Amino acid sequence: MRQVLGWLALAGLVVGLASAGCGKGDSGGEASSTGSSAQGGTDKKLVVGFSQIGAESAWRTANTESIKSEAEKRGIELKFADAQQKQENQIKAIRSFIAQKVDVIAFAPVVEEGWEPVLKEAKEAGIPVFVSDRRPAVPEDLYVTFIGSDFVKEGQMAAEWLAKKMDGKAVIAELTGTPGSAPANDRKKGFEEVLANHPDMKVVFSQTGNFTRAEGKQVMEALLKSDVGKTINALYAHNDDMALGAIQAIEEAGKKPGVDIIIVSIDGVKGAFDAMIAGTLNCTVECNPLLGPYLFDAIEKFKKGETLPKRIVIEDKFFDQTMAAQELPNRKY
Ligand code: GZL
Repeated sequence: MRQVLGWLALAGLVVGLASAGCGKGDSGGEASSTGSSAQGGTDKKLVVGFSQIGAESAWRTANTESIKSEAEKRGIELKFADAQQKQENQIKAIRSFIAQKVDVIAFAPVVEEGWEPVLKEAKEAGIPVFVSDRRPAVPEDLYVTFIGSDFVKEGQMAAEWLAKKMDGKAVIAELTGTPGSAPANDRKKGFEEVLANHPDMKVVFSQTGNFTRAEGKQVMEALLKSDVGKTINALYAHNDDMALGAIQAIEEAGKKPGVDIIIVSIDGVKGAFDAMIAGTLNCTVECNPLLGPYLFDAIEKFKKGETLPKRIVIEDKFFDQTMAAQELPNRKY
């Protein structure tokens, strides 16, 4: 009898230890919510591969921070690749995500063209693709949804504000974004659509500054030394970083940015608000970079089987010097 009781006690001890063990995380620390569960690993972490364009502007930096912090907040495993502005690096990164069999691929296409082959590979591998920020020129069946601002509308808002400010009469220089990118194409398109109604608003110079402060400065320096540069009284920059570079060049040329040359740009980064308060920038059209929550909401809804719209538009608004000081404390990027 004593022997039977001994065996029963030992069995109880073994069962007790076993149940305590499987409730622990890998580290043996607190019970882990992502440990193997009775449902057979249904708590596995979502793995998302994200191909980012680069770190060319304050907008991009804020966008990257939003993606990374939101993934962390939601316990999502993020494989993040910075393409340094090169499409081939983005394509390499997407192929690597496919090889790693990630659950989801998301990317911000640096330019519109050239994505169909690699997105077809992702589709064949059964990996859903989400587009963040910029549009790729591909059939809609190659991605779940495209989350980003309406760049045509941003260009229209910039032109409408400038036409009002200049009473419909201006000689305009334009600093364009990365050639072939959706924001550069669309911001130009929207701006020109409005100018078509203002015959005395003329773009006499247009050149890319690649969305960077350094190139915006270089292009403006050269322009101000030219004959046509001496005629301009307005600047339209496709992003704030190029505008801030151009402002530096205008000052170094002995002119007053925001006064001799009225400047409107796009993004709404903090540096633009500082410049508006200083009087060197006149207006910025916001383009919200904080896309992390929108992206991971969409991914999580998709994984639950919800149907998503092909296009999720982020609303933007404009800010000029009259609003800058009041709005600055509210800025999150
Ligand atoms: C716009 C984004 C653009 C920003 C730039 O959504 O793609 O790229 O306007 C950034 O500042 O470099």
